[in-house]
Amino acid sequence: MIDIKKYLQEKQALVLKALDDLMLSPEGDFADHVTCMRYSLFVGGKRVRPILCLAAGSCISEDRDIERSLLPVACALECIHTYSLIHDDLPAMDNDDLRRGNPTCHKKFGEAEAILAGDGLLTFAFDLLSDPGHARGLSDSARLAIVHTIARAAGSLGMVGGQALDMDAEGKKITFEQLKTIHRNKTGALITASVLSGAIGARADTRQRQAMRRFGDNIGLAFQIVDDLLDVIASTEELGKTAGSDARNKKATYPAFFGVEKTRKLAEEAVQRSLDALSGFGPSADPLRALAHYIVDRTK
Ligand code: GRG
Repeated sequence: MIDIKKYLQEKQALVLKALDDLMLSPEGDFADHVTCMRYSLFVGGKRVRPILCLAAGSCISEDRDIERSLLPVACALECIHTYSLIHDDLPAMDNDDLRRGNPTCHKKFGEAEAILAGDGLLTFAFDLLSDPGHARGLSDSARLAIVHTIARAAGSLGMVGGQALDMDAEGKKITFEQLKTIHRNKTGALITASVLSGAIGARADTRQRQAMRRFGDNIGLAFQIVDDLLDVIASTEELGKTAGSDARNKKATYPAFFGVEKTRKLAEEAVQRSLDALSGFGPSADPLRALAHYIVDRTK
């Protein structure tokens, strides 16, 4: 059995070091703008998406350098995720003061600066992904497939589209089907893309990619269900972001539909489906299995 705490600490340190190395330096003409981006990137965060990318790569490939090859991809995923949090926290969206245990980007630097920090992080992610100087271990065709997978997941047919539906649904009565569509796009799409891009970089075949997609879809769902649950049952101190914000923003959530007990059960069922998707893999999938358990057991 993997010691998930140790595994996470090790991989978080790896991702953090790569982010620091790859991210623009806060010097020169754009020092203030880069300082804003770096603030949100380094102020905290579990680094779930980059770690999923690395774990999927190591599951497929026995190449000892696979993690090193995938690090720029992992960092790009974290940049996109961080941009989405910065924009989600803006007054025009969720209007939150606290993120990752610290003041949100717009609270610290102002609204215009936060919008631009988000824009900069999103664009920088694709700079990282497309720069042949990075991730030298990836073939050009793998790099292109990864760019497409992540762009599709982050954009209007994925995370941005899900966020638009979510904004539109605020204060309205929506069906469970609509809630599932919001969750699948707003949160699930980038999580699935994180797993898939690691697998693509490791030259997964079609059957392996299908298994990884099924795994990603189900942990993405579990992740969002638990996020809904924690918003109800955890404190602001534990979460590092304002608890109870879903109720405040009149959002439809799993606990609002099903109550706390049934919601937890639905998260566990999604995790079980994600583990079933990995049944064709041996011990190389153990980190992914441990990450799936972590996603339902986490407290923040
Ligand atoms: C603004 C385009 C745009 C999209 C926003 C990610 C997102 C879409 C909104 C964030 C709101 C939210 C609470 C979503 C639910 C799940 C989620 C993405 C939680 C935050 O991710 P974690 O827990 O955060 O991985 P850390 O801080 O650990 O990186």
